[in-house]
Amino acid sequence: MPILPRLLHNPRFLIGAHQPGQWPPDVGAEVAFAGRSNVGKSSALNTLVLRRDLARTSKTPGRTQQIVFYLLDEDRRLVDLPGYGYAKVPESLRRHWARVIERFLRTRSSLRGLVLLMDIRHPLTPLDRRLLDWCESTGLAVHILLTKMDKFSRSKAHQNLLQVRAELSTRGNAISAQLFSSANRHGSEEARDRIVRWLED
Ligand SMILES: Nc1nc2c(ncn2[C@@H]2O[C@H](COP(=O)(O)OP(=O)(O)OP(=O)(O)O)[C@@H](O)[C@H]2O)c(=O)[nH]1
Ligand SMILES: [Mg+2]
Repeated sequence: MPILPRLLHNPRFLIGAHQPGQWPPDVGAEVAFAGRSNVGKSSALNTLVLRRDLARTSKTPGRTQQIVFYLLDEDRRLVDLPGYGYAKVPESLRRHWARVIERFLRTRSSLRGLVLLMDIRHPLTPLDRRLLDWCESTGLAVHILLTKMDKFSRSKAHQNLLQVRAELSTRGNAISAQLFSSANRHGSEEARDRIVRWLED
């Protein structure tokens, strides 16, 4: 059994916010999960805290149309952001959530870092790059999970990781990246370590 850091022992649902007025007070520290719709954000969150259904997951893309806040302790939180880029969500709604996510990333002073999930089969889409640009402009730390790596052989997955890292190294801010899978929990210790260090710093 993996050793779960104490901070991740007792996560609790706080609120699913449809608008910024519902966000909890911007104090303490939080880490957010972002990425394309259906990439596996909610699954990763569950995997990292060893809970099967804390965050709601779905085979239908575009499921999380809220910003969901989870309390880890009195002043530390994990945040599940709505997925972006799902073509079947109406354009106006997509634009709305893009603005809300951007506002969240730009204005939350308790935000210590962003976990950005990308499907290892198609990493660094145009919207992923745009998100990285925002983070670069605000100086927000980013850690990338190349997820669903169980869909690839280890060697193919590793090859893709090196390619992504090579591209990231040309950017201004330091961005780390690793392989991840919620299906077999590969990479969960490395990801937990990153998140806990952000929250405890
Ligand atoms: N094979 C595999 N499937 C995964 C993995 N992670 C998630 N999935 C599947 O991908 C689908 C979407 O997972 P979610 O966690 O709901 O994705 P999400 O990013 O939260 O989606 P939205 O909230 O709609 O943006 C589900 O069917 C999951 O079971 C993984 O690491 N490997
Ligand atoms: Mg989700």
